[in-house]
Amino acid sequence: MRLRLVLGDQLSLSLSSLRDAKPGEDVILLAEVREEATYVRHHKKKIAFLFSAMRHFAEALRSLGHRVVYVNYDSAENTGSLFGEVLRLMEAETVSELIVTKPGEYRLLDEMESWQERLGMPVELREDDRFLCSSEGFQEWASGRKSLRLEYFYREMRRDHAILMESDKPLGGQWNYDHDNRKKAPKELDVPAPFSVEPDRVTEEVLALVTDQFPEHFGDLQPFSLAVTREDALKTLDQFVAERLGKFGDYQDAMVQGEPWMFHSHISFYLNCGLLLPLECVRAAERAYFDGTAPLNSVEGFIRQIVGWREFIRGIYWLSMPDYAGLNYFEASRNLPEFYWTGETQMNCLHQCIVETKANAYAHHIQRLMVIGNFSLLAGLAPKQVSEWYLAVYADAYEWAELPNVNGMILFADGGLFASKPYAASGAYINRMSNYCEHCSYSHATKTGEKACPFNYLYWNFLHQNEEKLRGNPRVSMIYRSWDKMSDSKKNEIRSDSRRFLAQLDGTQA
Ligand code: FAD
Ligand code: DLZ
Ligand code: SF4
Repeated sequence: MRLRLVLGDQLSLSLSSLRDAKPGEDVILLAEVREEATYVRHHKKKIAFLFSAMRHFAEALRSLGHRVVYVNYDSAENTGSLFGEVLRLMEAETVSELIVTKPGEYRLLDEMESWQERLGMPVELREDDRFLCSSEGFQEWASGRKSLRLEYFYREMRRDHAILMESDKPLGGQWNYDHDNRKKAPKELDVPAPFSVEPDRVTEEVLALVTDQFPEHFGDLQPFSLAVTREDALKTLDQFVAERLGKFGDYQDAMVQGEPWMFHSHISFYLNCGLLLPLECVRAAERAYFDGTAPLNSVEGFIRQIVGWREFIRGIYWLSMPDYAGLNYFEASRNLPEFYWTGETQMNCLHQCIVETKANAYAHHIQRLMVIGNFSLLAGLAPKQVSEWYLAVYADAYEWAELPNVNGMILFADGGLFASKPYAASGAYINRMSNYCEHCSYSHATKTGEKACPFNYLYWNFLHQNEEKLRGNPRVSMIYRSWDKMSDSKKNEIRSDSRRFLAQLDGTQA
Protein backbone atom coordinates (compact mmCIF):
# COMPACT_ATOMS: atom_id res chain seq x y z
CA MET A 1 0.00 0.00 0.00
CA ARG A 2 1.33 3.46 -0.90
CA LEU A 3 0.95 6.28 1.58
CA ARG A 4 0.30 9.79 0.33
CA LEU A 5 0.83 12.56 2.83
CA VAL A 6 -1.06 15.78 2.08
CA LEU A 7 -0.04 18.94 3.97
CA GLY A 8 -2.35 21.69 5.13
CA ASP A 9 -1.44 23.94 2.20
CA GLN A 10 -1.79 21.18 -0.40
CA LEU A 11 -5.55 20.99 -0.61
CA SER A 12 -5.83 20.57 -4.39
CA LEU A 13 -7.31 17.49 -6.06
CA SER A 14 -4.80 18.01 -8.89
CA LEU A 15 -1.85 17.84 -6.44
CA SER A 16 1.15 15.97 -7.87
CA SER A 17 1.21 13.49 -4.97
CA LEU A 18 -2.45 12.55 -5.59
CA ARG A 19 -2.36 12.40 -9.35
CA ASP A 20 -2.02 8.62 -9.62
CA ALA A 21 -3.75 7.75 -6.33
CA LYS A 22 -6.17 4.84 -6.72
CA PRO A 23 -9.10 4.18 -4.44
CA GLY A 24 -8.56 0.78 -2.85
CA GLU A 25 -4.78 0.81 -3.41
CA ASP A 26 -3.57 3.90 -1.59
CA VAL A 27 -4.12 5.61 1.69
CA ILE A 28 -4.05 9.38 2.04
CA LEU A 29 -2.93 10.93 5.33
CA LEU A 30 -3.80 14.41 6.59
CA ALA A 31 -2.73 15.35 10.10
CA GLU A 32 -3.32 18.34 12.36
CA VAL A 33 -0.07 18.48 14.31
CA ARG A 34 1.42 20.62 17.05
CA GLU A 35 4.73 21.17 15.22
CA GLU A 36 3.03 22.83 12.25
CA ALA A 37 0.46 24.68 14.32
CA THR A 38 3.02 26.22 16.69
CA TYR A 39 6.33 26.76 14.82
CA VAL A 40 5.20 30.38 14.98
CA ARG A 41 2.28 31.67 17.04
CA HIS A 42 -0.08 31.59 14.05
CA HIS A 43 -3.17 33.80 14.19
CA LYS A 44 -6.10 31.84 15.60
CA LYS A 45 -8.07 32.40 12.39
CA LYS A 46 -5.24 30.96 10.31
CA ILE A 47 -5.24 27.72 12.30
CA ALA A 48 -9.03 27.43 12.28
CA PHE A 49 -9.13 28.17 8.56
CA LEU A 50 -6.57 25.51 7.70
CA PHE A 51 -7.92 22.82 10.02
CA SER A 52 -11.45 23.30 8.72
CA ALA A 53 -10.25 23.38 5.09
CA MET A 54 -8.20 20.20 5.73
CA ARG A 55 -11.22 18.43 7.23
CA HIS A 56 -13.43 19.43 4.30
CA PHE A 57 -10.76 18.35 1.84
CA ALA A 58 -10.53 14.93 3.53
CA GLU A 59 -14.30 14.58 3.03
CA ALA A 60 -13.98 15.57 -0.63
CA LEU A 61 -11.33 12.84 -1.10
CA ARG A 62 -13.52 10.27 0.66
CA SER A 63 -16.45 11.15 -1.55
CA LEU A 64 -14.22 10.27 -4.53
CA GLY A 65 -13.73 6.82 -3.02
CA HIS A 66 -10.28 7.33 -1.48
CA ARG A 67 -9.29 5.91 1.87
CA VAL A 68 -8.26 8.82 4.08
CA VAL A 69 -6.67 8.69 7.50
CA TYR A 70 -7.34 12.02 9.21
CA VAL A 71 -5.65 12.83 12.51
CA ASN A 72 -7.46 15.37 14.67
CA TYR A 73 -5.36 17.78 16.72
CA ASP A 74 -6.77 16.62 20.02
CA SER A 75 -6.72 12.90 19.28
CA ALA A 76 -5.05 11.07 22.21
CA GLU A 77 -2.63 9.19 19.90
CA ASN A 78 -1.49 12.28 17.96
CA THR A 79 2.33 12.41 18.16
CA GLY A 80 2.41 16.12 17.34
CA SER A 81 4.57 15.92 14.20
CA LEU A 82 4.09 14.96 10.57
CA PHE A 83 7.00 12.53 10.80
CA GLY A 84 5.50 10.97 13.92
CA GLU A 85 2.14 10.52 12.19
CA VAL A 86 3.70 8.87 9.14
CA LEU A 87 5.66 6.53 11.42
CA ARG A 88 2.55 5.69 13.45
CA LEU A 89 0.64 4.74 10.32
CA MET A 90 3.57 2.68 9.03
CA GLU A 91 3.62 0.74 12.28
CA ALA A 92 -0.10 0.01 12.06
CA GLU A 93 -0.27 -0.93 8.37
CA THR A 94 1.90 -2.34 5.61
CA VAL A 95 3.19 0.66 3.74
CA SER A 96 5.53 0.21 0.77
CA GLU A 97 6.25 3.79 -0.12
CA LEU A 98 5.57 7.38 0.92
CA ILE A 99 4.65 9.97 -1.69
CA VAL A 100 4.60 13.68 -0.83
CA THR A 101 4.45 16.86 -2.87
CA LYS A 102 7.41 19.02 -1.82
CA PRO A 103 6.43 21.37 1.00
CA GLY A 104 6.34 25.13 0.45
CA GLU A 105 8.78 25.90 3.23
CA TYR A 106 12.48 25.15 3.31
CA ARG A 107 12.53 23.96 6.93
CA LEU A 108 10.09 21.15 6.14
CA LEU A 109 11.68 20.17 2.83
CA ASP A 110 15.04 19.97 4.58
CA GLU A 111 13.52 17.73 7.23
CA MET A 112 11.73 15.51 4.69
CA GLU A 113 14.92 14.93 2.77
CA SER A 114 16.08 12.77 5.70
CA TRP A 115 12.82 10.82 5.99
CA GLN A 116 13.73 8.02 3.59
CA GLU A 117 16.67 7.09 5.78
CA ARG A 118 14.83 7.62 9.04
CA LEU A 119 11.75 5.67 7.94
CA GLY A 120 13.69 2.93 6.15
CA MET A 121 11.22 3.18 3.27
CA PRO A 122 11.26 4.81 -0.18
CA VAL A 123 10.09 8.42 0.00
CA GLU A 124 9.21 10.16 -3.24
CA LEU A 125 9.20 13.97 -3.07
CA ARG A 126 7.30 15.31 -6.07
CA GLU A 127 7.45 18.81 -7.52
CA ASP A 128 4.67 21.18 -6.57
CA ASP A 129 3.44 22.03 -10.05
CA ARG A 130 0.58 24.22 -8.90
CA PHE A 131 2.81 27.20 -9.69
CA LEU A 132 3.23 28.46 -13.26
CA CYS A 133 7.00 28.65 -12.93
CA SER A 134 8.98 25.81 -11.37
CA SER A 135 11.88 26.53 -9.00
CA GLU A 136 14.24 25.18 -11.68
CA GLY A 137 12.58 27.34 -14.34
CA PHE A 138 13.13 30.41 -12.18
CA GLN A 139 16.75 29.47 -11.53
CA GLU A 140 17.31 29.22 -15.28
CA TRP A 141 15.66 32.58 -15.82
CA ALA A 142 17.77 34.15 -13.06
CA SER A 143 21.11 32.63 -13.98
CA GLY A 144 23.53 35.04 -15.59
CA ARG A 145 21.29 38.06 -15.03
CA LYS A 146 22.90 41.10 -13.42
CA SER A 147 19.69 42.11 -11.73
CA LEU A 148 16.47 40.26 -11.04
CA ARG A 149 13.56 42.49 -11.95
CA LEU A 150 9.91 41.53 -11.75
CA GLU A 151 9.01 43.33 -14.95
CA TYR A 152 11.11 41.10 -17.24
CA PHE A 153 10.05 37.92 -15.50
CA TYR A 154 6.41 39.01 -15.71
CA ARG A 155 6.62 39.61 -19.46
CA GLU A 156 8.01 36.13 -19.99
CA MET A 157 5.19 34.62 -17.97
CA ARG A 158 2.64 36.54 -20.01
CA ARG A 159 4.21 35.28 -23.24
CA ASP A 160 4.69 31.69 -22.03
CA HIS A 161 1.07 31.35 -20.92
CA ALA A 162 -0.51 33.59 -23.57
CA ILE A 163 -2.09 35.91 -20.99
CA LEU A 164 -3.48 39.26 -22.18
CA MET A 165 -1.59 38.92 -25.46
CA GLU A 166 -2.35 39.85 -29.06
CA SER A 167 -0.04 37.42 -30.86
CA ASP A 168 3.37 38.46 -29.46
CA LYS A 169 2.30 41.94 -28.26
CA PRO A 170 0.75 42.88 -24.93
CA LEU A 171 -2.92 43.67 -25.16
CA GLY A 172 -3.51 47.42 -25.34
CA GLY A 173 0.09 48.03 -26.34
CA GLN A 174 1.58 48.22 -22.84
CA TRP A 175 2.79 45.53 -20.48
CA ASN A 176 2.05 47.43 -17.33
CA TYR A 177 -0.64 49.96 -16.37
CA ASP A 178 0.66 50.65 -12.88
CA HIS A 179 0.77 54.42 -13.39
CA ASP A 180 -3.07 54.37 -13.62
CA ASN A 181 -3.36 52.44 -10.38
CA ARG A 182 -2.47 54.96 -7.71
CA LYS A 183 -5.68 56.83 -7.04
CA LYS A 184 -6.60 58.03 -3.58
CA ALA A 185 -10.09 56.92 -2.56
CA PRO A 186 -12.72 59.68 -2.79
CA LYS A 187 -14.64 60.62 0.39
CA GLU A 188 -17.75 58.77 -0.73
CA LEU A 189 -16.75 55.30 -1.84
CA ASP A 190 -19.03 52.30 -1.94
CA VAL A 191 -16.92 49.27 -1.07
CA PRO A 192 -18.82 45.97 -1.48
CA ALA A 193 -18.98 43.68 1.55
CA PRO A 194 -16.48 40.82 1.32
CA PHE A 195 -17.72 37.33 0.51
CA SER A 196 -18.52 35.57 3.75
CA VAL A 197 -19.52 32.05 4.70
CA GLU A 198 -21.52 30.95 7.75
CA PRO A 199 -19.51 28.38 9.72
CA ASP A 200 -20.90 24.87 9.24
CA ARG A 201 -20.73 22.07 11.82
CA VAL A 202 -17.14 21.15 10.89
CA THR A 203 -15.96 24.75 11.20
CA GLU A 204 -17.84 25.15 14.51
CA GLU A 205 -15.98 22.12 15.88
CA VAL A 206 -12.67 23.54 14.77
CA LEU A 207 -13.47 26.94 16.27
CA ALA A 208 -14.12 25.26 19.62
CA LEU A 209 -10.85 23.33 19.28
CA VAL A 210 -8.83 26.47 18.53
CA THR A 211 -10.43 28.33 21.46
CA ASP A 212 -9.44 25.47 23.68
CA GLN A 213 -5.96 24.64 22.38
CA PHE A 214 -4.48 27.97 21.26
CA PRO A 215 -5.64 30.54 23.81
CA GLU A 216 -2.29 32.37 23.85
CA HIS A 217 -2.07 32.74 20.06
CA PHE A 218 -2.51 36.14 18.41
CA GLY A 219 -5.74 37.38 16.89
CA ASP A 220 -9.52 37.32 17.10
CA LEU A 221 -11.10 33.99 16.26
CA GLN A 222 -14.62 35.36 15.93
CA PRO A 223 -16.38 36.30 13.76
CA PHE A 224 -15.14 33.62 11.35
CA SER A 225 -16.38 33.87 7.77
CA LEU A 226 -13.63 32.49 5.52
CA ALA A 227 -14.40 29.92 2.84
CA VAL A 228 -13.14 26.44 3.75
CA THR A 229 -14.13 24.48 0.63
CA ARG A 230 -13.15 24.80 -3.00
CA GLU A 231 -16.75 25.52 -3.87
CA ASP A 232 -16.87 28.58 -1.59
CA ALA A 233 -13.37 29.68 -2.58
CA LEU A 234 -14.59 29.72 -6.21
CA LYS A 235 -17.56 31.82 -5.11
CA THR A 236 -15.15 34.28 -3.48
CA LEU A 237 -13.30 34.54 -6.79
CA ASP A 238 -16.54 34.99 -8.74
CA GLN A 239 -17.75 37.68 -6.37
CA PHE A 240 -14.43 39.50 -6.70
CA VAL A 241 -14.59 39.44 -10.48
CA ALA A 242 -18.22 40.59 -10.51
CA GLU A 243 -18.09 43.26 -7.79
CA ARG A 244 -14.54 44.43 -7.12
CA LEU A 245 -12.23 43.78 -10.07
CA GLY A 246 -13.54 46.80 -11.98
CA LYS A 247 -12.11 49.16 -9.36
CA PHE A 248 -9.15 46.97 -8.30
CA GLY A 249 -6.73 48.97 -10.42
CA ASP A 250 -7.86 52.46 -9.48
CA TYR A 251 -7.80 51.82 -5.73
CA GLN A 252 -5.11 49.14 -5.53
CA ASP A 253 -2.86 51.36 -3.40
CA ALA A 254 -5.60 53.23 -1.52
CA MET A 255 -6.26 52.83 2.20
CA VAL A 256 -9.46 53.93 3.92
CA GLN A 257 -10.12 53.85 7.63
CA GLY A 258 -12.73 51.19 8.44
CA GLU A 259 -12.42 49.52 5.01
CA PRO A 260 -9.92 46.69 5.43
CA TRP A 261 -10.96 44.79 2.29
CA MET A 262 -11.18 47.59 -0.29
CA PHE A 263 -11.26 46.32 -3.88
CA HIS A 264 -8.76 43.53 -3.34
CA SER A 265 -9.59 39.91 -4.15
CA HIS A 266 -9.00 38.21 -0.76
CA ILE A 267 -8.01 35.02 -2.52
CA SER A 268 -4.48 34.61 -1.15
CA PHE A 269 -5.83 32.36 1.64
CA TYR A 270 -7.27 30.02 -0.95
CA LEU A 271 -4.48 30.20 -3.52
CA ASN A 272 -1.86 29.44 -0.90
CA CYS A 273 -3.60 26.40 0.56
CA GLY A 274 -4.59 25.04 -2.84
CA LEU A 275 -8.35 25.60 -2.88
CA LEU A 276 -7.81 27.87 -5.89
CA LEU A 277 -5.22 27.58 -8.64
CA PRO A 278 -3.44 30.61 -10.08
CA LEU A 279 -4.31 30.14 -13.74
CA GLU A 280 -8.04 29.83 -13.10
CA CYS A 281 -7.97 33.17 -11.25
CA VAL A 282 -6.04 34.79 -14.09
CA ARG A 283 -8.40 33.43 -16.74
CA ALA A 284 -11.45 34.62 -14.78
CA ALA A 285 -10.04 38.16 -14.74
CA GLU A 286 -9.02 37.98 -18.40
CA ARG A 287 -12.58 36.91 -19.30
CA ALA A 288 -13.98 39.93 -17.49
CA TYR A 289 -11.85 42.17 -19.70
CA PHE A 290 -13.02 40.45 -22.88
CA ASP A 291 -16.63 40.59 -21.67
CA GLY A 292 -16.23 44.32 -21.13
CA THR A 293 -16.99 44.19 -17.40
CA ALA A 294 -13.55 45.29 -16.15
CA PRO A 295 -11.01 47.76 -17.57
CA LEU A 296 -7.53 46.79 -18.66
CA ASN A 297 -5.72 48.69 -15.88
CA SER A 298 -7.58 46.59 -13.29
CA VAL A 299 -7.29 43.28 -15.09
CA GLU A 300 -3.62 43.69 -15.95
CA GLY A 301 -2.86 44.94 -12.42
CA PHE A 302 -4.53 41.93 -10.82
CA ILE A 303 -2.96 39.44 -13.22
CA ARG A 304 0.48 40.97 -12.59
CA GLN A 305 0.10 40.24 -8.87
CA ILE A 306 -0.53 36.57 -9.58
CA VAL A 307 1.62 35.58 -12.55
CA GLY A 308 4.17 38.27 -11.77
CA TRP A 309 4.70 38.94 -8.10
CA ARG A 310 3.45 35.68 -6.62
CA GLU A 311 5.56 33.50 -8.91
CA PHE A 312 8.56 35.82 -8.76
CA ILE A 313 8.57 35.94 -4.96
CA ARG A 314 8.44 32.15 -4.76
CA GLY A 315 11.24 31.90 -7.29
CA ILE A 316 13.40 34.26 -5.21
CA TYR A 317 12.71 32.16 -2.10
CA TRP A 318 13.88 28.85 -3.57
CA LEU A 319 16.76 30.54 -5.37
CA SER A 320 18.10 32.06 -2.17
CA MET A 321 17.28 29.77 0.72
CA PRO A 322 18.52 28.91 3.28
CA ASP A 323 20.92 31.90 3.50
CA TYR A 324 18.16 34.37 2.66
CA ALA A 325 16.53 33.98 6.07
CA GLY A 326 19.66 35.29 7.85
CA LEU A 327 20.29 38.42 5.75
CA ASN A 328 20.44 41.81 7.47
CA TYR A 329 21.97 44.42 5.11
CA PHE A 330 21.39 47.37 7.45
CA GLU A 331 22.35 45.37 10.57
CA ALA A 332 19.01 46.34 12.08
CA SER A 333 18.53 45.02 15.60
CA ARG A 334 15.65 46.78 17.37
CA ASN A 335 13.14 44.48 19.07
CA LEU A 336 9.62 44.35 17.69
CA PRO A 337 7.52 46.85 19.66
CA GLU A 338 4.78 45.40 21.82
CA PHE A 339 2.15 47.37 19.87
CA TYR A 340 2.66 45.04 16.89
CA TRP A 341 0.62 42.57 18.95
CA THR A 342 -1.90 44.98 20.48
CA GLY A 343 -2.29 47.85 18.03
CA GLU A 344 -1.89 50.26 20.94
CA THR A 345 -0.02 53.17 19.41
CA GLN A 346 -0.84 56.83 18.83
CA MET A 347 0.18 56.46 15.18
CA ASN A 348 -3.24 56.05 13.64
CA CYS A 349 -2.15 54.36 10.41
CA LEU A 350 -0.30 51.64 12.34
CA HIS A 351 -3.10 51.37 14.86
CA GLN A 352 -5.69 50.79 12.11
CA CYS A 353 -3.60 48.31 10.15
CA ILE A 354 -2.64 46.25 13.19
CA VAL A 355 -6.13 46.21 14.68
CA GLU A 356 -7.48 45.04 11.31
CA THR A 357 -4.77 42.40 11.11
CA LYS A 358 -5.76 41.18 14.55
CA ALA A 359 -9.44 41.06 13.60
CA ASN A 360 -9.17 39.57 10.12
CA ALA A 361 -5.77 37.82 9.79
CA TYR A 362 -5.66 40.01 6.68
CA ALA A 363 -4.33 43.37 5.61
CA HIS A 364 -4.03 44.39 2.01
CA HIS A 365 -0.72 44.82 0.27
CA ILE A 366 -0.17 48.55 0.79
CA GLN A 367 -1.01 48.29 4.47
CA ARG A 368 1.58 45.49 4.80
CA LEU A 369 4.14 47.28 2.63
CA MET A 370 3.82 51.01 3.17
CA VAL A 371 2.48 51.27 6.70
CA ILE A 372 3.69 48.34 8.81
CA GLY A 373 6.58 47.48 6.49
CA ASN A 374 7.73 51.06 6.08
CA PHE A 375 7.69 51.58 9.83
CA SER A 376 9.63 48.33 10.40
CA LEU A 377 12.32 49.57 7.99
CA LEU A 378 12.56 53.13 9.33
CA ALA A 379 12.59 52.02 12.97
CA GLY A 380 15.37 49.50 12.26
CA LEU A 381 13.51 46.43 13.49
CA ALA A 382 15.41 43.14 13.48
CA PRO A 383 14.53 41.26 10.25
CA LYS A 384 14.06 37.89 11.94
CA GLN A 385 11.50 39.31 14.37
CA VAL A 386 9.66 41.16 11.61
CA SER A 387 9.60 38.03 9.53
CA GLU A 388 8.25 35.91 12.32
CA TRP A 389 5.51 38.46 12.92
CA TYR A 390 4.37 38.51 9.28
CA LEU A 391 4.44 34.71 9.17
CA ALA A 392 2.26 34.49 12.26
CA VAL A 393 -0.38 37.15 11.75
CA TYR A 394 -1.75 36.62 8.23
CA ALA A 395 -3.90 33.66 7.26
CA ASP A 396 -2.18 33.53 3.85
CA ALA A 397 1.33 33.48 5.31
CA TYR A 398 3.84 30.78 4.37
CA GLU A 399 7.53 31.42 4.41
CA TRP A 400 7.95 31.12 0.62
CA ALA A 401 5.69 34.17 0.18
CA GLU A 402 6.35 36.04 3.40
CA LEU A 403 10.16 36.02 3.58
CA PRO A 404 11.08 37.65 0.24
CA ASN A 405 8.36 40.24 0.87
CA VAL A 406 9.91 41.02 4.26
CA ASN A 407 13.65 40.69 3.55
CA GLY A 408 13.43 41.96 -0.03
CA MET A 409 10.46 44.30 -0.34
CA ILE A 410 10.11 45.98 3.04
CA LEU A 411 13.44 45.72 4.85
CA PHE A 412 15.93 45.58 1.96
CA ALA A 413 17.72 43.09 4.20
CA ASP A 414 18.98 41.33 1.05
CA GLY A 415 20.79 44.50 -0.05
CA GLY A 416 18.64 44.79 -3.19
CA LEU A 417 18.52 41.31 -4.70
CA PHE A 418 15.36 42.29 -6.57
CA ALA A 419 14.34 45.78 -5.37
CA SER A 420 16.30 48.68 -6.79
CA LYS A 421 15.91 50.73 -3.60
CA PRO A 422 14.30 50.49 -0.16
CA TYR A 423 10.57 51.32 -0.08
CA ALA A 424 11.15 54.08 2.52
CA ALA A 425 8.54 56.83 2.67
CA SER A 426 7.60 59.74 4.90
CA GLY A 427 4.11 60.58 6.21
CA ALA A 428 3.36 62.39 2.94
CA TYR A 429 2.92 59.06 1.15
CA ILE A 430 0.51 57.68 3.76
CA ASN A 431 -1.43 60.93 3.71
CA ARG A 432 -1.61 60.84 -0.09
CA MET A 433 -2.90 57.27 -0.22
CA SER A 434 -5.19 57.15 2.84
CA ASN A 435 -7.41 59.12 5.18
CA TYR A 436 -5.59 57.82 8.28
CA CYS A 437 -3.84 61.14 8.91
CA GLU A 438 -7.18 62.95 9.30
CA HIS A 439 -7.79 60.92 12.45
CA CYS A 440 -4.26 60.97 13.88
CA SER A 441 -2.93 62.89 16.86
CA TYR A 442 0.30 63.50 14.91
CA SER A 443 0.50 65.95 12.05
CA HIS A 444 1.62 64.58 8.69
CA ALA A 445 2.56 68.07 7.54
CA THR A 446 4.84 68.78 10.52
CA LYS A 447 8.41 67.65 9.99
CA THR A 448 9.95 67.83 13.46
CA GLY A 449 8.91 68.26 17.08
CA GLU A 450 6.49 66.46 19.41
CA LYS A 451 3.51 66.84 17.05
CA ALA A 452 5.34 65.79 13.90
CA CYS A 453 4.42 62.55 12.19
CA PRO A 454 7.17 60.11 13.28
CA PHE A 455 7.49 58.80 9.71
CA ASN A 456 8.76 62.27 8.71
CA TYR A 457 11.86 62.40 10.90
CA LEU A 458 12.42 58.63 10.94
CA TYR A 459 12.62 58.73 7.15
CA TRP A 460 15.55 61.18 7.14
CA ASN A 461 17.12 59.54 10.15
CA PHE A 462 17.08 56.20 8.33
CA LEU A 463 18.72 57.72 5.26
CA HIS A 464 21.30 59.47 7.40
CA GLN A 465 22.13 56.36 9.43
CA ASN A 466 22.52 54.21 6.33
CA GLU A 467 24.21 56.80 4.17
CA GLU A 468 27.27 54.67 3.50
CA LYS A 469 25.14 51.88 2.07
CA LEU A 470 22.65 54.02 0.16
CA ARG A 471 24.22 57.20 -1.15
CA GLY A 472 25.81 55.38 -4.08
CA ASN A 473 22.44 53.96 -5.17
CA PRO A 474 21.43 55.93 -8.28
CA ARG A 475 17.75 55.79 -7.28
CA VAL A 476 18.45 57.31 -3.86
CA SER A 477 21.29 59.73 -4.57
CA MET A 478 18.87 62.55 -5.50
CA ILE A 479 17.30 62.35 -2.05
CA TYR A 480 20.71 62.79 -0.42
CA ARG A 481 21.05 66.05 -2.29
CA SER A 482 18.00 67.34 -0.39
CA TRP A 483 19.55 66.08 2.84
CA ASP A 484 22.79 67.89 1.99
CA LYS A 485 20.89 71.13 1.49
CA MET A 486 19.15 70.90 4.86
CA SER A 487 20.41 73.23 7.59
CA ASP A 488 22.44 71.75 10.44
CA SER A 489 19.77 72.76 12.94
CA LYS A 490 17.09 70.88 10.96
CA LYS A 491 19.33 67.84 10.77
CA ASN A 492 19.92 68.03 14.52
CA GLU A 493 16.18 68.24 15.18
CA ILE A 494 15.60 65.17 13.00
CA ARG A 495 18.27 63.25 14.86
CA SER A 496 17.07 64.23 18.31
CA ASP A 497 13.37 63.62 17.51
CA SER A 498 14.31 60.20 16.20
CA ARG A 499 16.41 59.42 19.27
CA ARG A 500 13.55 60.46 21.56
CA PHE A 501 10.94 58.50 19.59
CA LEU A 502 13.04 55.35 19.30
CA ALA A 503 13.97 55.46 23.00
CA GLN A 504 10.26 55.66 23.80
CA LEU A 505 9.63 52.80 21.42
CA ASP A 506 12.21 50.67 23.18
CA GLY A 507 10.28 51.39 26.35
CA THR A 508 7.32 50.13 24.28
CA GLN A 509 5.27 53.37 24.16
CA ALA A 510 4.98 55.32 20.89
P1 FAD B 1 -4.76 41.08 -4.14
O1 FAD B 1 -4.26 42.45 -3.91
O2 FAD B 1 -6.13 40.92 -4.61
O3 FAD B 1 -3.73 40.39 -5.16
C1 FAD B 1 -4.05 39.18 -5.85
C2 FAD B 1 -3.08 38.08 -5.51
O4 FAD B 1 -1.78 38.40 -5.96
C3 FAD B 1 -2.91 37.76 -4.04
O5 FAD B 1 -3.95 36.95 -3.56
C4 FAD B 1 -1.56 37.08 -4.02
O6 FAD B 1 -1.69 35.71 -4.30
C5 FAD B 1 -0.81 37.74 -5.15
N1 FAD B 1 0.16 38.73 -4.67
C6 FAD B 1 0.02 40.06 -4.70
N2 FAD B 1 1.14 40.66 -4.25
C7 FAD B 1 1.98 39.68 -3.91
C8 FAD B 1 3.29 39.67 -3.37
N3 FAD B 1 3.96 40.80 -3.10
N4 FAD B 1 3.83 38.48 -3.09
C9 FAD B 1 3.17 37.33 -3.34
N5 FAD B 1 1.94 37.28 -3.86
C10 FAD B 1 1.36 38.45 -4.16
N6 FAD B 1 1.22 37.27 0.31
C11 FAD B 1 0.98 35.99 0.60
O7 FAD B 1 0.26 35.32 -0.14
N7 FAD B 1 1.52 35.40 1.71
C12 FAD B 1 2.31 36.09 2.56
O8 FAD B 1 2.80 35.52 3.54
C13 FAD B 1 2.57 37.45 2.29
N8 FAD B 1 3.34 38.20 3.12
C14 FAD B 1 3.60 39.51 2.80
C15 FAD B 1 4.45 40.25 3.62
C16 FAD B 1 4.75 41.56 3.33
C17 FAD B 1 5.72 42.31 4.18
C18 FAD B 1 4.20 42.16 2.18
C19 FAD B 1 4.52 43.56 1.83
C20 FAD B 1 3.35 41.44 1.37
C21 FAD B 1 3.05 40.11 1.65
N9 FAD B 1 2.21 39.35 0.81
C22 FAD B 1 1.98 38.03 1.12
C23 FAD B 1 1.73 39.88 -0.47
C24 FAD B 1 0.36 40.56 -0.46
O9 FAD B 1 0.33 41.55 0.52
C25 FAD B 1 -0.77 39.56 -0.26
O10 FAD B 1 -0.64 38.51 -1.20
C26 FAD B 1 -2.11 40.22 -0.49
O11 FAD B 1 -2.27 41.30 0.41
C27 FAD B 1 -3.23 39.22 -0.31
O12 FAD B 1 -4.47 39.83 -0.42
P2 FAD B 1 -5.41 39.64 -1.68
O13 FAD B 1 -5.61 38.21 -1.94
O14 FAD B 1 -6.62 40.48 -1.43
O15 FAD B 1 -4.48 40.23 -2.81
C1 DLZ C 1 0.15 26.30 8.67
C2 DLZ C 1 -0.23 24.91 9.06
C3 DLZ C 1 -0.85 24.69 10.30
C4 DLZ C 1 -1.23 25.81 11.19
N1 DLZ C 1 -1.15 23.44 10.70
C5 DLZ C 1 -0.87 22.39 9.89
C6 DLZ C 1 -1.14 21.06 10.30
O1 DLZ C 1 -1.58 20.81 11.41
N2 DLZ C 1 -0.88 20.06 9.43
C7 DLZ C 1 -0.34 20.28 8.21
O2 DLZ C 1 -0.15 19.33 7.46
N3 DLZ C 1 -0.06 21.53 7.81
C8 DLZ C 1 -0.30 22.58 8.62
N4 DLZ C 1 0.02 23.85 8.23
C9 DLZ C 1 0.65 24.04 6.91
C10 DLZ C 1 2.12 23.67 6.95
O3 DLZ C 1 2.77 24.45 7.93
C11 DLZ C 1 2.72 23.87 5.57
O4 DLZ C 1 2.40 22.75 4.81
C12 DLZ C 1 4.21 24.02 5.59
O5 DLZ C 1 4.55 25.19 6.25
C13 DLZ C 1 4.81 24.03 4.19
O6 DLZ C 1 4.36 25.15 3.47
FE1 SF4 D 1 0.46 57.73 10.23
FE2 SF4 D 1 1.85 59.99 10.43
FE3 SF4 D 1 -0.49 59.99 9.18
FE4 SF4 D 1 -0.38 59.68 11.83
S1 SF4 D 1 0.24 61.49 10.68
S2 SF4 D 1 -1.62 58.50 10.40
S3 SF4 D 1 1.50 58.50 12.05
S4 SF4 D 1 1.34 58.91 8.56
